[in-house]
Amino acid sequence: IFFLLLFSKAFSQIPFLQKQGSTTQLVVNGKPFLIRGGELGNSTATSTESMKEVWPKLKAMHLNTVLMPVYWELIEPTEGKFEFGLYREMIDLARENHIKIVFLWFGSWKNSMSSHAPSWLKLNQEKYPRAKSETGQSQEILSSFSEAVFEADKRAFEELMSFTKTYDSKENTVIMVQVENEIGMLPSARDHQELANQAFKKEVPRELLTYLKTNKDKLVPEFAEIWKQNGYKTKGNWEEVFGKNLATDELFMAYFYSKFTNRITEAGKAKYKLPMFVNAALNRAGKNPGEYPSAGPLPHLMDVWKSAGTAIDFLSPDFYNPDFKHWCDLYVRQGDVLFVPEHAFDATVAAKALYTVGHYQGMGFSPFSIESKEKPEDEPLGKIYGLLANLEPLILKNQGLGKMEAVMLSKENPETILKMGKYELVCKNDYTLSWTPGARTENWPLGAAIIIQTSENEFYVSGTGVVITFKNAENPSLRVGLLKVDEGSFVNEKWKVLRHLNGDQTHQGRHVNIGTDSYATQRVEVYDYK
Ligand code: N0T
Repeated sequence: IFFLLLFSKAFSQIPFLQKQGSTTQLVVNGKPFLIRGGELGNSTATSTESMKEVWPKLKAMHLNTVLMPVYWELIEPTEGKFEFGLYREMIDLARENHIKIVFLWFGSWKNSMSSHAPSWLKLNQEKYPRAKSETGQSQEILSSFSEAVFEADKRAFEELMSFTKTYDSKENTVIMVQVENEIGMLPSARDHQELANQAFKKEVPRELLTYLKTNKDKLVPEFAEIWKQNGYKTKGNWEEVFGKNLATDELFMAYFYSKFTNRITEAGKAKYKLPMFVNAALNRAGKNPGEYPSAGPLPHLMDVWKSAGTAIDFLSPDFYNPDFKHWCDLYVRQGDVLFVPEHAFDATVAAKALYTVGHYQGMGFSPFSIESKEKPEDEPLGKIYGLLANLEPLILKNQGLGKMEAVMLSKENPETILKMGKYELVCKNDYTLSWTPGARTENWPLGAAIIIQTSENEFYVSGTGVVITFKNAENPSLRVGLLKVDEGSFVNEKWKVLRHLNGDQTHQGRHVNIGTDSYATQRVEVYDYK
């Protein structure tokens, strides 16, 4: 009976976030959970009919979670009248397919714009004002300074969370929520509508100034620099404290976007307390505010976003540009967890999914437009998700505790050296082996591996396109040999050997190798010799 009670308790528990070592894990039904995700294209989840061919694709790629928009215009077609029939069906279908859902709240903002606001709201501009450009031209961007906009969004989001609680809190199919989508100002850096202009002339809110003072040494450098250049002022209006320029316009907007979104999040959580996050369309070097979707939860604005509220659990990046490590590093630098809710579904996603989990100890990964491939069963992402699924218990047990790493190896950067315990692992792209036919090819697929150290001399290596040699970092006079290398997988959490690897498969004991066309996990035992 005691176990039954424990069991049923775990199931009725709302998903929550929990610290483990250096990272934060999502706990679902009482157990840590890794998101092997994918985000649906914007218009796919508008009917169950159009989702029909999608579910098998998600299964074929071993997803355990789908990121699915909830469109304000569809749940509240008439003011105050809510319809959740579509989402009841979506939750039913997700359950049938054993797939979890992360809801994306396409509320007031979706890629800067307010395209998903219901028509009754769009048609009542008097009551629901929009952001204006410098010349006074209205944008299709609802103003974050309007309480009417806030109240309308809040009510709809509360309804969504109440519905989710009623329909799903026993099963926890819906495990997390993204609030709004890629908030940002474009093409005006700031809102020039009346309410906004009034706020701009007022004193910088004490909340932000207190945050600045309390966290003076921990601020992200890009932001600290702005404050410093203007003499670390702690009183005055926005231009007095931060200077008269576009950067200040952006800080101002970021604070009020965060305030609005934190209040929405708080209201939603009061109905049903799922973990909630926001996402950002990344900016580009050399562009000014207004030339990219400005004021969203971007790395240089993290402090501003955090200062305006704590209801939002974390900020996350969407990737449509190649500098993956650069941006991920910026998102984790204050100790926050990494979750990648969107990445263009290109040839690099398989490697990056591994890297997010293994190197950043991240919560999960999710390519965008996940339903877009004709042959999902051939996708490298699916193969890597299959490996992650098999290793999940081991990964989750080790996340954040300094025993897990990952590498991502390209033609340009074919080598990474890891230090794990007393060993140094020299990891290279498989094609660095000069005799492999691929070595002479133009394009090298990204090699990637996740490596978990389970005892001083035992490692699990999982991935594709890597070759690894071991060295003793503490005592270089000792050489390191491969004692035993097996390819296999976990069956009921017990390691099961498929093939014992030696001879050519380890280059007669010289290195561990997973070929470019294979996706595998190997258990490796090393030893030292004089
Ligand atoms: C993303 C997606 C969807 C080459 C774009 C990315 C999704 C939204 N926005 O397909 O609309 O809902 O979150 C914007 C970044 C584009 C940069 C293009 C640079």
